Amino acid sequence: MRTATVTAAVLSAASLAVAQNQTFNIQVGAEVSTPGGVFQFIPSNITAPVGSTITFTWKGSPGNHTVTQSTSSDPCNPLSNGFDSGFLFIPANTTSNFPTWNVTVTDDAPIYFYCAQLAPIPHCNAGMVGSINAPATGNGSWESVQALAMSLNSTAPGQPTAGAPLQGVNVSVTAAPGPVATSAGIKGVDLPGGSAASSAAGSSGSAGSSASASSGAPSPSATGGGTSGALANAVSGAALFVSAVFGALLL
Ligand SMILES: [Cu+2]
Repeated sequence: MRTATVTAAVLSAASLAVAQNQTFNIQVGAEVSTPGGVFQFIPSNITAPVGSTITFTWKGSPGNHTVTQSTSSDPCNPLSNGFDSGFLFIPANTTSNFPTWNVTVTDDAPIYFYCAQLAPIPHCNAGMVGSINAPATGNGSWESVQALAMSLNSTAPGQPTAGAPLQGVNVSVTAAPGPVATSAGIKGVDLPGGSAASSAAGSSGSAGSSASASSGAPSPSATGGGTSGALANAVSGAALFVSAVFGALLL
């Protein structure tokens, strides 16, 4: 009897450890031919226990999306101190080495996010919102938040003033997303705090393993002075490019 009890306790502890180390995948963007279209997170809502890791993978070529933390009541504007991946560009005909980004859940409170891309139409207003641990129904559910985002059709999604791939509310993030596309002379919007992003992306395809230390990561304030103007320029440049790319398809 005692052996059985101990065994059960060990098994229980083991399964708890497994649960806390679960990984969930969310696809960022999709192909035109994907059911639901380009402007979506797949899946759009997940239930992820504290300690689990969400791996965002940018897909759909060409594409250029962000994962930017927001709130259920203001789903298309950045949350103060929230996470922001910055723009990750997927060149046309990309079939491998898609950018990834790992975010670890540290609280079971609902987490909401959106895509800040403005072209060819504002992605958030097109319904590109996602949630983690949102209630299944009613206020704050993914469905209610998407409906609110899509009702804001004359209000463009907010642009983060400085990228923040290494912070977040109710999450921890230790590495910037990568790899960052630079081939063929085509590049999306510069990642805010680009040097950190480049180094994280350069050594391997895994965004999770190459950051030297979370404490060594540049703070948003360290790059804030010149970044917002450059980011604004880059955003409009990328918007023009993406508009050109998608214009024939969608406008
Ligand atoms: Cu998008």
